Amino acid sequence: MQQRELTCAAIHDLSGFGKCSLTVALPVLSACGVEVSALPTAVLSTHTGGFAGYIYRDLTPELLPMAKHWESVGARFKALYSGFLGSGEQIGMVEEIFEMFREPESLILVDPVMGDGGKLYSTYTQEMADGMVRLCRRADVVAPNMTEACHILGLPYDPGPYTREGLESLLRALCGLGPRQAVLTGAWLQKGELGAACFDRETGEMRLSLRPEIPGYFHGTGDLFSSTLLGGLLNGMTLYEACDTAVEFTHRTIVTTAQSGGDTRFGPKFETHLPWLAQLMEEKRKSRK
Ligand code: PXL
Repeated sequence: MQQRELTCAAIHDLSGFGKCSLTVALPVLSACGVEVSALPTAVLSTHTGGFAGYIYRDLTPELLPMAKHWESVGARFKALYSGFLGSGEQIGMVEEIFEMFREPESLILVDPVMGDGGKLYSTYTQEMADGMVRLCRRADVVAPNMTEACHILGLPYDPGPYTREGLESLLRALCGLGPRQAVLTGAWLQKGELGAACFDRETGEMRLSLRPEIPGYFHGTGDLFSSTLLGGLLNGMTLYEACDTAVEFTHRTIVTTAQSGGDTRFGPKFETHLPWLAQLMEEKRKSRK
C-alpha cells in the first residue's frame, strides 16, 4: 500500500531572530521528512522572552483568508499543528481551520504555548490563556509544559518536584478534556533530571523519559520538543518512542547550546543535530514499509 505523503500545517508565529516557533518547526519537521506549510499567526522581530522593544505584527485579519486560499488551491494536510497565537480571536479561527482541513486520518497536535516558569508570556492575556482550553479539547494530542498544563486545568502552578502519581493525574486530566494522548514537558522526580511524561488514554499507560538536567533556561526548546514529537508520530512511532526521541533531540541541542556559551535567548543550537534526527526518522519510515 502506498503511504500517504506526510504533510503538516504549522500555525505559529514567525519570530525573525531568536529561534523558536516557525523557525524551529519548519527545519525540524522537514528533517523528519514532513512537508510543512506555514500559517503565521504574528510576525515579530524577536520572540518575547527577554528582548525589549520587539516589533509585533498581529496577523489575526489575515489568518482565515490565508487558510481559505489554501483550501481553494487544494491544500490537504495529514497533521495540523498549532502553537503561539497572536490574539484571543485567533483561538476560534484556529478551531475553524482545524475543521476546514480535518480528515478521518488527520492528527491535530496543540501545543498550548502561553507561558513558562509559572508565568504567562507578555503578549498573552488572561482571556487568551483561558480560551486555550477550547483548542485543547479539539486536539488529538496536547503537549503543554507544566505552567500551561496547570493553567489549562485551573490548578495553581506547581514548580516540582513531581511524583509519578501526580504527573499521571495531570496527564489523565488533560486527556479528560478530549485528546487521546497528552505529553507534559518539564517533568522531573529528583533534582538533576529533566524530561517529559506521556500518557495514552487507550492504553492507560504513563511513561517518563528523563535525561540529566543542564542548568539554565533555554528558549525555543518547547517548540523543538513538540515539533520532534509530531515528526515522530507522523513517521509511525508510538507515543513513547516519539516522546523519548523528542526528549533526546532536545537534550542534545541543549548540551550544544550550553557548551557554546552563547546568549540562550538566541535560541537552541539544533542545526548540527538535524542529520541524526533525519536518519532516525528515515529508519522508522523504512521499517514500516
Ligand atoms: O517558544 C515559545 C514562544 C513562541 N513565540 C513567541 C514567544 C515564545 C516564548 O517566549 O515569545 C513569540
